[in-house]
Amino acid sequence: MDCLFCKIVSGDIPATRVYEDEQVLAFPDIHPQAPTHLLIIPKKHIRSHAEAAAGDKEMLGHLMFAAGELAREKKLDGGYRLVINTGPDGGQTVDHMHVHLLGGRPMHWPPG
Ligand code: IU
Repeated sequence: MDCLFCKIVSGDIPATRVYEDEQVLAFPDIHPQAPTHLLIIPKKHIRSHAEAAAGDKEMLGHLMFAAGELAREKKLDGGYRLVINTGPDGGQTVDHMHVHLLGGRPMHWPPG
């Protein structure tokens, strides 16, 4: 499958693996938008959040929990933002579902 993030999961494309278990992988975003900017992805290829199925519920919770563990590890004590861009209107550019963990600076609202 021609998927960039699947190639990172398989190791065909290198990335700094900041967290990994049997279901999820986290690595730094190549174009960081905050002092901490990690991507947390399911190892299983799911095109977007919109395509997650009932059978993915446990994995979805796992992704969220891993994001919280990483935020604690990175000492984002002032807060952080989790983002799941979904589909063209959501600004998704890589078609493998991912959670952005952004922190280390104040965030603004509304997003662009
Ligand atoms: P988005 O939510 O689909 O727009 O996020 C995709 C992210 O993947 C974006 O922040 C990119 O900087 C990031 N990224 C990456 O980390 N490594 C890559 O090789 C490519 C994109 I292409």
